[in-house]
Amino acid sequence: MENKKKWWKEAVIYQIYPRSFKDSNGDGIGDLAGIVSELDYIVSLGVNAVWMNPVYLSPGCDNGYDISDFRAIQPEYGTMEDMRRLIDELHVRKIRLVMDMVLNHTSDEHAWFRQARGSRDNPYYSYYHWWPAEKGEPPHRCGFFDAAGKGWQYNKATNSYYLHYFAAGQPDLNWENPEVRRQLYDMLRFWLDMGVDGLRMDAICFISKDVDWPEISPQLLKEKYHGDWGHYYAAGPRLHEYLREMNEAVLSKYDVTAIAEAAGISSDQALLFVGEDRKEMDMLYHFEGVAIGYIPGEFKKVDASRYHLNEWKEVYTRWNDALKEKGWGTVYLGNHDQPRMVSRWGDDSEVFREASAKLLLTFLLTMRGTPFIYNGDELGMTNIRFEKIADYQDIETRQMYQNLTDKGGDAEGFLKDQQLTGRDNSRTPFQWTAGPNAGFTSGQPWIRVNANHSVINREKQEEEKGSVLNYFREMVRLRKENAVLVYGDYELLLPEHPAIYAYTRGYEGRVWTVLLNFSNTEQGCVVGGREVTLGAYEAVILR
Ligand code: TEU
Ligand code: CA
Repeated sequence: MENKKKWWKEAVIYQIYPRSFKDSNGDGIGDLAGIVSELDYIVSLGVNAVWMNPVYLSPGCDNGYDISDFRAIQPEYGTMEDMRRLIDELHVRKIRLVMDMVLNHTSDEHAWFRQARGSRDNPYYSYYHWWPAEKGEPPHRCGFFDAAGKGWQYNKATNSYYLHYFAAGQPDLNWENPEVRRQLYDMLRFWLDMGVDGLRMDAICFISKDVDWPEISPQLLKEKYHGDWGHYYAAGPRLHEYLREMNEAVLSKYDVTAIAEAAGISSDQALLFVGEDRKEMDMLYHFEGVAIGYIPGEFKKVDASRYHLNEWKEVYTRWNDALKEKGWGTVYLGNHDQPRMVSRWGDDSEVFREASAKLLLTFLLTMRGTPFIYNGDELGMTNIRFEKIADYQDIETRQMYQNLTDKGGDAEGFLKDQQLTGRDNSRTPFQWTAGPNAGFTSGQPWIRVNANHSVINREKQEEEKGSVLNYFREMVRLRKENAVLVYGDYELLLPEHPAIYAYTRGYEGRVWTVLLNFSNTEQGCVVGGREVTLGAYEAVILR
């Protein structure tokens, strides 16, 4: 079936974490002017879109995902003038900009919430979700970034609890209230009118709540929602109604692509979001791939074997098949919520780092679905592996640590797990050079720079023909020049092979075969009657 051609299907999206990309003024924090100063580098990658994490006004309890003004820029990142400049300079270079949009919650410092928390009679009270204390304790909800794990926070002035799926500083917006939706749609128009080309919708699947507030027992959670609050939160009764309304009111009026962060969504639900006939979102990114290897019921704990390739094949093939005929997916192996791609999915030891990073980049750029590459992964940057809780800045790591120590849990084990899976691993400064602070800042960086910048850095990789960086550029070019890698069908080969992931991409009579050896030893296989031997972490594309 011919899939409709769209720019965002042909895009390679480069994710920039502004806080850690490039600091222009020596305060140790990356900023918009820093990004503008490195546009030649971004152009040199060949990517045609950039997704930038939030730079809106924010107290910063969750690095900008707690927004206090959607229409203002956090001064440490620059000004609205800098923002306009970035959009213009990207557009001049034919690169589109995807902005991060957080519509599930605001900061508790947002003007709406400051009004709301004052009194039950305030018109903004109903912008948020509340549980009146005279009814007793609210039914349990999980707060992902809450030390006590609680999703309700008591507020004295109103004698009621407000709902927060994330930190207490991130109260959830009440989408039941049409006025809230109208305000958010207006805000989206503000950014789209400014020329933004895409929206990455943060935690969008959580916006609808069952406001009858049913009790969710651990048993119910287990039976109906895989024991995962994310799945319960993504099952709100009016979710699709809201997404359709937002599409009709705003998205459909612009040439914009909308990408759902689809936490808690299963492959059999994918088309509900991105089916072309649905008119909701254009693409989504799921969490099943990045959760491979997690021990069920544990927090980001990975078993000793790390992951099994057969599970990997099953997950990516199932998601591909779910979107084969209609709709469109994405592929990613790292982002600001995940550890470094090469540390989690490859082998970041000196011997195999480069080969396994190239292998993973080959996977990203030869799969069906729009690839997202997280800044630094094109260099094969690795996890920093902090040893002490004090080294961490991330609210998720800190609160979870607090939670465990309060309960007398295994804090040491937790810190060990975080070295592999913690979010700060990917938030360390971009490694431009082997020099002081990796060339990221002339000041004191907000988070520690990885000491291995002496070995892994952009400057060095520019000079080496076979570097991970230059390999990435070549792969991007290959994808851009060959429609078979974009629109071609995907088919899994050798499903039982324990070490080689093999698949074909077929388009207009052409068939390309991709062979990826996910092990550190030589492996053989037979494809198309031909015997092929692959070295450790070797990636091969046969035309
Ligand atoms: O993430 C939402 C999300 O569902 C997961 O990242 C989840 O919070 C996490 O893996 C739990 O372990 C988005 C942003 O990407 C993230 O950076 C923010 O912290 C979060 O929303 C809150 O806005
Ligand atoms: Ca700065």
